Amino acid sequence: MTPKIVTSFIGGEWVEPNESSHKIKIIHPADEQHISTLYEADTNEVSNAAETAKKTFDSGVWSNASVDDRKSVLLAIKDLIIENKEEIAEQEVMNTGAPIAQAYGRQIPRSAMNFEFFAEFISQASSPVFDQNPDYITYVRREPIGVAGLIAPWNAPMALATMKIAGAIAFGNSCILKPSELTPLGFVPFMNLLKKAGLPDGVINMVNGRGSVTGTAITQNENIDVIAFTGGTETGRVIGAESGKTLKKIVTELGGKSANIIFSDADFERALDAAMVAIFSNNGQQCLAGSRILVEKPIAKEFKKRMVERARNLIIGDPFDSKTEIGPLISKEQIEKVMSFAQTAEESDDTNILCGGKRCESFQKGYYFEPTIVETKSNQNTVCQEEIFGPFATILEFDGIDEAIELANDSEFGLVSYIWSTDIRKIMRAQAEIRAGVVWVNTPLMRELRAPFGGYKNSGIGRDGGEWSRNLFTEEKTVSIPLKDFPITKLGEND
Ligand code: TXE
Repeated sequence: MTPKIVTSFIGGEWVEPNESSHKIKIIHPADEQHISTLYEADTNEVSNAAETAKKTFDSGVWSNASVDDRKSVLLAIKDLIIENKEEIAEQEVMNTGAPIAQAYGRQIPRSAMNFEFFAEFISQASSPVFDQNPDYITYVRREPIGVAGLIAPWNAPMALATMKIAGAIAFGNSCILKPSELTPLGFVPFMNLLKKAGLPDGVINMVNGRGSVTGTAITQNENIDVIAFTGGTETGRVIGAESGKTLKKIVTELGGKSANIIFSDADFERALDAAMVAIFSNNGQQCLAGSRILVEKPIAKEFKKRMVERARNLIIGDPFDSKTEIGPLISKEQIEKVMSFAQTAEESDDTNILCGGKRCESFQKGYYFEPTIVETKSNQNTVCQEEIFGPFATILEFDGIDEAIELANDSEFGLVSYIWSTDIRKIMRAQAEIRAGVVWVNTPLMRELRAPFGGYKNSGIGRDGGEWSRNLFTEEKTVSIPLKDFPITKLGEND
């Protein structure tokens, strides 16, 4: 059942609703109904959450717990997510409009896996010892950094936030999560399972509210030591600047406009299947979407024809229907944003809308947008340069590998890229020359949690994943111990 109200969760308790709080309506994107109300946390409430997190950290109840104890709590959280997957999935879909099949197939398993992954990681992690100098042993200790501020987006709320939460707490930190103000609902059942998992109160706290209020209070708070953020590029700049004032460590995972390069020697059918998944899963609202399809001339005509047929055939509907492939977009603002790009495409001389480009007329209510494919002649067109964040692909033709690489790199973003080819020499050249944090060769959406994930250029700073999350959420301490006595210069003995 959808909770009627959502407040902050601090020190293991839901904060009593305060009627003077700013309130935000939570809307189900499929029917635009008001389903819940969020009570925004103001600066004071964020300070309380940060103090609680800091006190919990300083108490050592979690920060000094043994790795085995932390591991078993993380695994218990994983088990409880799986046990409660119906409830979590229901709230997530109610909130985001993402198809339920994708919540069960991807988002919820990924949320559980995030905890399992970090549980296993901490039990295997080691630190370097330097013993090259025969007189000393020098080793590196990894210590939790303190309190982590985790600012999450709305497109895959649980999957993305739990990656941050699991990484932060695995290494002994306390944290404060701020979900997007659009999507707090899945975190209600999640917070409720933490006690049962054996996590001490105050290790995971949550504050809710707008970025400009609650988010800013996090980035400005002196008790918060590190910020992990996923969201838009402009917001990333603001968060970076704000966090810099109190010298917080920061990682940002920002927008993308990822090139999906399909060479004419590719396995056509697999490349087509993957192109569909890469742009239309999660209603196209994902940072790693293959939104800029570059297809080599000899196969371009056939590829466009087949992809348009498939896009027209997608099942658009109620996100709770297990057959639905495309649900509504998250909000009125988002569908308006996507529509404005369709308008740009329509008005521009060098683009042609092959399918979609408008709201789904068959739905009276809800933010449904038709799966859209636009062919363009120039990569400079706005629809090829800006992140649209919806079921909206552009297709450009290219002639040979030089042009493919040039087009792929002609973007302010550099998050992921896709290469489809059966020619190993082409693949090896393209993977080396493409400026993006992740290259997927002949596969869509392969997230290897052991490996770094993050972007080049305006797609972000830093990485997460295994060791990279450890770097973010720990301090490194170098300890040197002499193995024998050696003469120390006697300053001040001048008689
Ligand atoms: O994101 P915001 P929005 C992109 C996508 C989308 C666009 C805008 O193109 O259309 O960003 O989406 C919090 N201090 N992505 O406006 O604002 C905010 O409350 C602290 C890409 O929803 O970046 C929310 O919790 N926090 C993307 C989070 O930042 C602030 C995922 C993200 O919201 C803040 C989402 C501030 N000043 C959108 N302002 C991806 N990389 O996956 C906002 N927030």
